[in-house]
Amino acid sequence: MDKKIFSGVQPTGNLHLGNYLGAIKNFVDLNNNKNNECIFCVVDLHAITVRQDPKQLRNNIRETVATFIASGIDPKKSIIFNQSSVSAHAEGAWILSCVARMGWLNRMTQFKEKAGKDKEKASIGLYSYPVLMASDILLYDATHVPVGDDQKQHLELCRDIAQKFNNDFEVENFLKVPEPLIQKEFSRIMSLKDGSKKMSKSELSDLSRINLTDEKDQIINKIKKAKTDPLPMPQNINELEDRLEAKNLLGIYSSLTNSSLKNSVEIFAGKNFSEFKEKLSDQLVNKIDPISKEIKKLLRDKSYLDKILLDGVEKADLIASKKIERIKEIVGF
Ligand code: AQP
Repeated sequence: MDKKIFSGVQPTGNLHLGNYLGAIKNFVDLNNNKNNECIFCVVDLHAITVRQDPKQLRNNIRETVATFIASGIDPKKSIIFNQSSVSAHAEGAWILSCVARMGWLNRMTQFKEKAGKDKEKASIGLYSYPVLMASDILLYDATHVPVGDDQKQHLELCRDIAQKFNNDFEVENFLKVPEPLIQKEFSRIMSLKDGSKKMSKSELSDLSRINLTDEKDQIINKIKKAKTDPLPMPQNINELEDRLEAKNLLGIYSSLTNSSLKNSVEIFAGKNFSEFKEKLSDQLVNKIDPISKEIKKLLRDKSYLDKILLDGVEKADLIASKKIERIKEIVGF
């Protein structure tokens, strides 16, 4: 095996272009390399760190599985399962929360952003979220974790937790210290309405993101309405520093066409945004419309999606339960 891959996506609805270009596209490439062993998890325990409607959550779990498959992950090659069905994740999270330090968690920017000003009212789960994420990864001895740039800090914490556990219990290399796999360019896709904010599921305005279930007309409309600035398209890459929306849209175009940002800037230099937006919409429709259609088709066959989860749970549980038993022995249970 080349790499042992583990990554997760929260079933919190509105999976979007940021999730696709930042994470899922990478999952598909890793899944296609036969030397990799891949595990992709629908992290439903993470999802409830902020309030979820139970009925909606159940639908979102299936929709996340459908999105994985529609994007090109093959459930015969990769394990796809949901986190809450493998109890070792929660058990591991508790044990690791006794290893992780408050000072480490206090530095996590995602908690600060999500909890906002009203920290006192945030759930304890939202605060300890990165410890559960460490448990997810470490239970499978993952060597590599493909994530978007926003998860980099959590992954560093996971590495610290693994190292501290190994040191504290004198079990060298028992918990494998994983490497992040973050794309060099376009690892953070920004909102279509504000180039300084991450494209996000929870943003109220649907116009801020391209959902993976959007249809052709919706995609074209959202790109037409995407925020730009009054200047023509940038002449060179240096101009992008102060033109966040142009940078984001050119980044999306580059990622979809597998080209460099510099190359995309050169193609559209000095042109009107409307001309560029037309080409960007074409690329998006070509990529997202088939995925959107496939997601909807798959969602009509709930028993197929449930079967994939059941098979995945069985395989994941075999691996995770062995590791948690060893962890329990090591800590003295
Ligand atoms: N905007 C993004 N650009 C690049 N990568 C992104 N990812 C998320 N947003 C972007 C990556 O997608 C993977 C799955 O993300 P997640 O399920 O942890 O959740 P999320 O999309 O960040 O959404 P939340 O937390 O449910 O909602 P918001 O953000 O709206 O509060 C991860 O690898 C992530 O890096």
